[in-house]
Amino acid sequence: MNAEKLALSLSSILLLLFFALILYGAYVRGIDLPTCITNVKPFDKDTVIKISENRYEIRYIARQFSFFPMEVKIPKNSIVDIYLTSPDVTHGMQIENTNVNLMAIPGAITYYRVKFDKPGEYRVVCHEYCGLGHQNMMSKIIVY
Ligand SMILES: [Cu+2]
Repeated sequence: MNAEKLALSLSSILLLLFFALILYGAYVRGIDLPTCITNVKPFDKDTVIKISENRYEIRYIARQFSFFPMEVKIPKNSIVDIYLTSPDVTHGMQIENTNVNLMAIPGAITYYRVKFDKPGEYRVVCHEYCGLGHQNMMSKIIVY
C-alpha cells in the first residue's frame, strides 16, 4: 500500500471515529444543543417556577452585570428548564459542572434542560465579554 492510500484510509477511519463520538454524545450521554426561541416576546421578569416535585423552571435575565435571579435553591435530582434572555447586550451563561452553556441574546430566548444530581453550590458565570463589569457577573444555584 502506498503512502497516499494509507493517508486516505487513516483519515476515513478518523472521520468515522468522530462521527461515532458525536452519536455517542447525543444518544448515550444525552448531550443536546441549546434551543433558541425567536418567535415569542422575551419575558421581562425573572422567575423560578416549581412545576412539580423535582421539576423546576427558571427564567433568567442577564443584565449588565448580573444574572437574575441571583440565587436559586432547588432540591437535588431536580430537572430544571432554563430560559434565558437579555434586555441589554449579548451575554454568555455557563453553569459550572454542568453542560449548560447558553448565549443571552437581546430579543430572543435560549433554552436548555439540566438535571442536578449532586448537591452543592453551582456558580453561574458570564462567558461573553459584555462590558466593564463582566468579570463580576455571576450568580449561583444551590442544590440541597
Ligand atoms: Cu459578561
